[in-house]
Amino acid sequence: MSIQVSPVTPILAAEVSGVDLSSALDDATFNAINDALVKHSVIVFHDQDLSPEALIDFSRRFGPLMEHVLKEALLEGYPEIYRLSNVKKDGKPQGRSNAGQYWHSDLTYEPNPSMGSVLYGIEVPDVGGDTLFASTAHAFETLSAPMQDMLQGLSAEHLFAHAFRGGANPAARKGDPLAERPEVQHPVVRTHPESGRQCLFINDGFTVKINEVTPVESIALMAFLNAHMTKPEVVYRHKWRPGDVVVWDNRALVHRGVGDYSGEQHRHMHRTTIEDTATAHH
Ligand SMILES: O=C(O)CCC(=O)C(=O)O
Repeated sequence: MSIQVSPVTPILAAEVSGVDLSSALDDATFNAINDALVKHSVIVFHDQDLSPEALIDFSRRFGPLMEHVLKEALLEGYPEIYRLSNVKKDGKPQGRSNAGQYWHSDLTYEPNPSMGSVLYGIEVPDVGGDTLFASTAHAFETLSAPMQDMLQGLSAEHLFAHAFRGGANPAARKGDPLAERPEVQHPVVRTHPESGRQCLFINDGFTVKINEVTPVESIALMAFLNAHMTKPEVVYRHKWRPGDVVVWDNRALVHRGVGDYSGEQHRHMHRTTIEDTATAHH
């Protein structure tokens, strides 16, 4: 199998071709895929056809899989698969519709956050419903040295419920994730265990505050850093085709969904989330 990697923007994202992800990948092919992920932070595969088992098998090559806290969105029989879906069954969407409409990195509210996620687009809108990505490594590297130095020693509080501030309804859910998931603390700057790059590790969705500064300083600093990370000129915007598989590196970017498509248009996707076993978080 000969694999090709073509960068999509100068900062992040690459298309990877010449690989069928439903086949058993040899180590050389998997290593080339992982190298592309570490280098480009987002990798896109087109025209894939993945059963739940095949999606899980491919995802597990990167590391152990995490079960999402929103249990009603998990695929029956496959708790490793989190469904993003507006397609109704018995009058209810089969997964989370309009998930993640705020900049975030996945599962930063967990004590051990995620190394990466794999999202497989089964049905996608003809127009709209793109996913946006922005590099937190590039963001750190483009700060001034005094700002970088100041951020190095800081930590921040992350909380799942924070993403639902302002009244967004977390929808019917089993259990109570708000109670199940207390706040956790992580460093504001995280060194990527594979690339060695330093990455900003706060996000608009789940980061409540930076601990070592005053509340007013925390609000101002987070607003600045969130805006700096997600400037339009550094964002990769993925327009989905059915059969796309997008793998992203949660250690090195933030991303968000865009719920701009019509409710008549089906958007049905399967996601897995890979645990970061390499970074020391505490
Ligand atoms: O639906 C999307 O485009 C993105 C969803 C998202 O943010 C996620 O799966 O973490």
